[in-house]
Amino acid sequence: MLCKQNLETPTVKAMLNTYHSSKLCSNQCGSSLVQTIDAPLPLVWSLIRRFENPQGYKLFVKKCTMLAGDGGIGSVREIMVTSGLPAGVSVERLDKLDDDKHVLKFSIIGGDHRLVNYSSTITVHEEEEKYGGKTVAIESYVVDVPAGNSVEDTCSFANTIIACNLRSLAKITEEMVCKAK
Ligand code: A8S
Repeated sequence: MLCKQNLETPTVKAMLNTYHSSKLCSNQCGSSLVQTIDAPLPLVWSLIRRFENPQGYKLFVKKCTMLAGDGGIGSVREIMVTSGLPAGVSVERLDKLDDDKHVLKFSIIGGDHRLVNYSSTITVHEEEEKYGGKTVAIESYVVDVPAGNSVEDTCSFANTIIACNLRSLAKITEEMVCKAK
């Protein structure tokens, strides 16, 4: 299941092919979401790259505690989720952090929620001038479909959270640009 995006520019297609086309096993599902952001890439990346500070833009994080490391590859964080969601905590490991290519990957390795074997990749790139020249963030994930759940329900749950996070990332960085003017 791939979210239909109106943003199929050559660069987005290339990024999807290079970083967001992980193979799915039969009991898994995944998707990718694209968000255009009217703020400079270095600013957008500076928020994304802080694995130890997900509350910098993620909406449903009440608290983040580092269980290992301080934000480098291999670091493990425990996230307390805001109330009202069907989860309390999530334990997550940073698998990749590439400051040159602007790629971050993390996996969920524990918690009391239903996103088992979840792993995600977020990348950012600058769009070509003829397509608007803005910053584009792409986030994709793969996750197990729990027994008794459908692919649609599993993906729409994850997609909703990720879409909120990406919109929040855009809003926060766009406001930072606005205030600096
Ligand atoms: C992210 C993406 C997701 C986070 C989900 C999908 C989660 O933090 C929330 C509710 C859950 O039930 C699962 O990039 C979990 O954070 C908000 C606790 C993992």
